[in-house]
Amino acid sequence: MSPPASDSLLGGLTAEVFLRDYWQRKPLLIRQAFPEFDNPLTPDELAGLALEEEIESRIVLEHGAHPWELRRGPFTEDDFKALPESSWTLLVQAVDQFVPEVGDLMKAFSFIPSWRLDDVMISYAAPGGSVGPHFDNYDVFLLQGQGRRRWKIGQRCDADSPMLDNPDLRILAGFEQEEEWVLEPGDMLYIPPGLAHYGVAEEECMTYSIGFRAPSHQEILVHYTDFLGQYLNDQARYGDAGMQAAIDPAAIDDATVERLQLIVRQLAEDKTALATWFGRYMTEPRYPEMIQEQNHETSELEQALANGYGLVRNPSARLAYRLESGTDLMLFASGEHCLLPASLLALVQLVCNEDYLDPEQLLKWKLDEEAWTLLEQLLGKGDLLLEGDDE
Ligand SMILES: [Mn+2]
Repeated sequence: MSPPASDSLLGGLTAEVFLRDYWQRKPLLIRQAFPEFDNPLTPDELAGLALEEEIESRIVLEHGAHPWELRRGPFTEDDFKALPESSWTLLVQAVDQFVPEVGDLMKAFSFIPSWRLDDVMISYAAPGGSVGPHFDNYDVFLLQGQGRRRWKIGQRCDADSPMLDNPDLRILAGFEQEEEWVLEPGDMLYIPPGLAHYGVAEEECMTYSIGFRAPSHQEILVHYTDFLGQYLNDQARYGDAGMQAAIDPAAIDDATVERLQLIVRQLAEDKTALATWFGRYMTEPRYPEMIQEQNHETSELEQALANGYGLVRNPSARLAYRLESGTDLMLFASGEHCLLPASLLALVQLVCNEDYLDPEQLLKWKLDEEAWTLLEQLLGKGDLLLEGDDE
């Protein structure tokens, strides 16, 4: 499936206008965002994925052992046979990594940085199926894949919004409906973080949720300082040379707090360290076990390319780069990073943005030792795969 022209994707809005007026701010309904949407997966195929050990799946039953019961996969065929006729939903996470046509859907959103994208979750709902009124901390595009689903939009929520007393699911205790739409295949609804929404299947239906990543302030602080801490030595310490004689020896004075602020501020101002941590963090894969180290002979890459085989990006790998001051190039690959000469920018862009690298493009880099080493390393780490190799 080819990505739709951007004017249908956002209902005639340009990416600039969408990002200015809607992104993170307010919902947007786009009729026929994907005209004549060709649902790439059947409900049976989705259920098949939920049988797999390595794939994250859940079932939500509105009238289960208790209201809004959550069951976690992997499931068995018997689990599915025992489900009621209506009012349940199957949710399968990160289908983009397992079904290439689903992964292709993400390409339509290339006006948003790829490291912001998280995954495509697919839900199948029996008639009346829903996961209840709730809000998410992430932006999401809800693309209707099959059948019709009624979406209701409600109030703005935050950490203090009252929730039902449910052990597994965050379901809102109250829902103040503002708007309501019935989505048909190809229609898409954008929902910003913190906005209550409630989708109910009008009939058997499938919905594709294109979800994004946004680290919490807590994650940023905890993980960045953790990362930074590895590079600080024990001699770098709180210092108070030239301090005033204490008036009250038990008191912590402003001068002390300001010395501390200076340490924290100086560490926070290290832009390179912050960017390095961020790139690593945002490219951490959801399923690290899907990125396996590969043993290749050093001649194997050249041979494969010469035979007309290209390189394929591991669908579970996450790649991003940063060019600092026009000279320092950092490549982030599935939670790790390396420093590269800026002369490799074109190759790095290719590797980060394309899911298939054709042999002719790559052979051009054969004479550049650093470029070749990079390709060998990405292949060795399993971020890139030789075309035709079993994954
Ligand atoms: Mn949601």
